[in-house]
Amino acid sequence: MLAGGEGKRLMPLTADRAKPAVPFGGIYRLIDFVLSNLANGHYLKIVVLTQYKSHSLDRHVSRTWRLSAMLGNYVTPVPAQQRLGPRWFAGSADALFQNLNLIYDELPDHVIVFGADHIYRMDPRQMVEQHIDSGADVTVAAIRQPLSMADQFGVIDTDPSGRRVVAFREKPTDAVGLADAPDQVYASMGNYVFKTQSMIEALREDAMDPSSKHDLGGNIIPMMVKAGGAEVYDFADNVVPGSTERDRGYWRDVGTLDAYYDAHMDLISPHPVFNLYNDRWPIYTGHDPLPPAKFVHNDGDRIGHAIDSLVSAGVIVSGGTALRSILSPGVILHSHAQVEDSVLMGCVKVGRGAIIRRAIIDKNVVIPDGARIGFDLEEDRKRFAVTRGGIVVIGKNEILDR
Ligand code: ADQ
Repeated sequence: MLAGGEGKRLMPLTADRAKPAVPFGGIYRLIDFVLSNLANGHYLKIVVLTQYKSHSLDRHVSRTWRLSAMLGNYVTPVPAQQRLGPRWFAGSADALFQNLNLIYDELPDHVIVFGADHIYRMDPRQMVEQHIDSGADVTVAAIRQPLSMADQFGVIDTDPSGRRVVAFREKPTDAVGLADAPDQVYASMGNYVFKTQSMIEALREDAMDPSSKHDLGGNIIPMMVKAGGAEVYDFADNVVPGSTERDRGYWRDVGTLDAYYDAHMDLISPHPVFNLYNDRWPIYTGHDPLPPAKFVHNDGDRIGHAIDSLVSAGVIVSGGTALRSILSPGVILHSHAQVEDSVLMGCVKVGRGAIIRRAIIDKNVVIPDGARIGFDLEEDRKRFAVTRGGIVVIGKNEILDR
């Protein structure tokens, strides 16, 4: 698992945590989604390669994802440790290259290399099965995405069979649409299955090339495409147990704050396109033992309530109102506080009479009584980040003045 990404475009949420450790959906971290997919698919020997600001990621993985070593299973965070000389990972391929010893320890026939920062359900066994049957050196998971977003993805061209990759270009700015859908491209999901030997050879060759950026999408995959051994796995073929017509094929790269916000709104729509309640493919996470959420009738006239919202354990809505919002563990809304279309992370306190609209508020932020956030974006911009989509983002631990 590649979990060393910096996630610059998610600042300030990534100011002091790695992107895969960014909280999501109240009780999860981004990395929980891919780890749950692997665990539900019974892949239980997992190393999580970390690098950038990895403390909270390491802590979350070690605490939540401890598996029974007695059965030979593990999910282990492996920080960059300069095994091959005094340098950090140059790129995602270098992260693999520097950790090849972990592969030699197990000597598997195939290696699954998945990214750690997407929201989706996927049964990885179906991809691995196709990979083994086809005999490919590498299989890349792919999904159709809007042409306008081509510069954020590895863009794939296939032969007429739709399976063999004939070109792979990392984040092209001049991509053209698909023949049957001119406004779409076929995008890499950043998930790969390699034949172990082919992966080792490609990584070694890449390591010798001083002009390489040592990036999987930028260097390794194009090299393997050129050698003729790359296939695609079409995510549209993946069927997860318990999934519905509505949430099948859901995949979001939450690389930007607006995408991160939109993926939250997908969770709270009355008929969510991403269903957290599929107990045949659970999303696992770890959380502190907290009391149940509590709604308090306050001031005689105010009933604390939440509508079209996700409310986590430990929340107290004391005479306040939450509409279309995510309240993470330990959030407190005081009386007459109103939170609309917003994502509140752990332990955010919203003071009496404060009104918050279209905001992402990171952990422990204290919103003073009577504050107004998300009404006058020019004013908000002086103190906080405001996204292109008009979402106000407040970084961790801020205690605001009135
Ligand atoms: P990006 O996500 O932009 O594109 P990258 O920043 O390399 O590519 O991140 C890929 C994964 O590797 C992430 O999970 C990240 O956390 C991890 N990572 C990055 N640098 C690392 C390092 N030095 N050490 C350990 N882990 C590291 C990728 C593909 C595209 C594809 C998109 C899909 O390159 O082809 O379309 O993912 O979102």
